[in-house]
Amino acid sequence: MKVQLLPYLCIITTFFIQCKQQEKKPIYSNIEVEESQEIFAYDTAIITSQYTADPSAHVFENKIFLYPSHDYESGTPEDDLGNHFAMRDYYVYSMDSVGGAITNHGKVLDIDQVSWADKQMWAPDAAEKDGTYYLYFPAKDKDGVFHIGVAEADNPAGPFKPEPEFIKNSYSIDPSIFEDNGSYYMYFGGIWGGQLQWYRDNKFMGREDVYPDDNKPSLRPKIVRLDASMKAFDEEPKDIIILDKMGAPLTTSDNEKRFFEGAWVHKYNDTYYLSYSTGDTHNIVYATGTNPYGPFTYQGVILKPVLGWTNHHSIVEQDGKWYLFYHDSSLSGGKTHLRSVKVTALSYNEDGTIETMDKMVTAEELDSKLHVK
Ligand code: FUB
Repeated sequence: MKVQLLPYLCIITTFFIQCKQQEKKPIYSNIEVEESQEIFAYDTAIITSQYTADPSAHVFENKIFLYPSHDYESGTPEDDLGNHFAMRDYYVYSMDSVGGAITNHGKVLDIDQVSWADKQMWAPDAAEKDGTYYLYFPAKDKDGVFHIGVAEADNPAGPFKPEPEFIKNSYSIDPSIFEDNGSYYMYFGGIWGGQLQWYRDNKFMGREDVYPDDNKPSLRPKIVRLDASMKAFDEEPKDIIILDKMGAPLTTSDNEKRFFEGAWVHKYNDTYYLSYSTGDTHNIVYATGTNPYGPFTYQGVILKPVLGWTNHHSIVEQDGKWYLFYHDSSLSGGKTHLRSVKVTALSYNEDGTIETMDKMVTAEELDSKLHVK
């Protein structure tokens, strides 16, 4: 009797073990998933297993998905062109809601899979259309020129399959996607290492850094509508005009306010908010308008400089609460090219203006190892 029962017992035990394993299996990804045990708090690094930066956050399938850059130590010396940001792959993270455990969905795209790309996979973003997910990413081609590529997945956690060529007529860096009334728009551009200054009217003018004179309108972020395939531009990219409160365009000398990189658009109470980094003055600022193309009117600072040279953000709403995802270099003890994603609540005033935040980590806080691994 004992002997006859044994195979059945084995089958039943195996069945229960398999069920248990299936329960744990990720619903989103067909690759390994690492569950973080960490329950994070506002303004501390929310991912500590690797360095992450440039967080693009979106709510997909009722969760917040994060599409950050993946910083690592390449040993490349620091320069004004950002060559020390030598990233080579992307990972995706998600959380049910801000403050909960974070799931690392693993590597979703590697530079070796992208035939046209040579180096520097910088700030990405993602979008969903008709159940398909698209990852947009800048990288330098073999000639050292930035373009924007696109990769596709059937779920928000990837892995993403890249197109063999970069998006035709794409250039510069920091794509972000905003959907409005069924149309998808890409905002892009960045000066200095982002190469926007090599172009005029979407034409490559050569590798010389040419900026408008100090009293002339500064270089502007670009907007372009994507076509139905989500993999091509549907029009020529256009300049986004940013005006001061007197109605005059921001000029090159307005470098506390003018666009540098990292454009992001969101909508709140029928107003369109364009936010971006001022780069060498290290603020995240915003301007408001009445449609995705602008013009936008400068309003003020959202986030003052953080620890590290770059400041890069995204804004997302979940269940009526608004969040600012950003990064700083506190986890690496201040190394500019080794950044970590953080999150905080974003507050609007009655008139729709956004409250300014200061998240600079003091030397004392760094010393106390509050932020350092
Ligand atoms: O992460 C590399 C570059 O640094 C990004 O593309 C910029 O926005 C800045 O954060």
